[in-house]
Amino acid sequence: MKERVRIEKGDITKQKVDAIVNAANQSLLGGGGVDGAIHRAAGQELLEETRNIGGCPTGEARISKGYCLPAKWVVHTVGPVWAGGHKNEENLLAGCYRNSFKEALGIGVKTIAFPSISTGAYRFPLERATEIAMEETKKILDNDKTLTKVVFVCFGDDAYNTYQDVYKRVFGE
Ligand code: AR6
Repeated sequence: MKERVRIEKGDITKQKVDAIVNAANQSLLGGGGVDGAIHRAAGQELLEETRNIGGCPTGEARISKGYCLPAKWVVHTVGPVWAGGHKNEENLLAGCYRNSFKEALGIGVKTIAFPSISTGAYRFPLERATEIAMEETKKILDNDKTLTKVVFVCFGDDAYNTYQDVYKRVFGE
């Protein structure tokens, strides 16, 4: 399992993978954080495509092309806004990972990079969000043999250290 999961520091827009995942909002029209960075790096055509998609409910995912990004595809998913943990936030975040994998596998993606969905502007607690990310990824990798690489791109030391710790717990390596 270890060789299929990577934890890296840096900017997801630089990832040379088949698909990068965007932590979007329901409009899919761009925003701040990783969403803003992806739209800037992909260029105007991305916005034209996502405008035509017509939005995405929380917990679901939609595909677009990557345009000027090194990645061929962008999987846009909408994380939950953290509201204390009693608004189904954990299940919705798990849905983001499950549905992102499902959409990506549906178009033959073999390498994919995720940001830490919901842990910025949407304030989901980092450690719990990381556990959900790793648990959902483990379930997929246990059942799928076509994915060759899943990269978790950490923006800063805090996220990097948390991902390393949670990885050991969930994957037991
Ligand atoms: N590469 C990788 N990770 C990044 C990058 C980057 N270039 N930039 C930020 N992060 P956020 P959310 C990390 O706020 O919490 C947007 O306005 C960041 O440090 O981007 O899901 C959308 O339009 C954090 O760990 O997404 C929505 O309105 C993680 O990405 C809203 O924010 C997610 O932070 C979504 O909020």
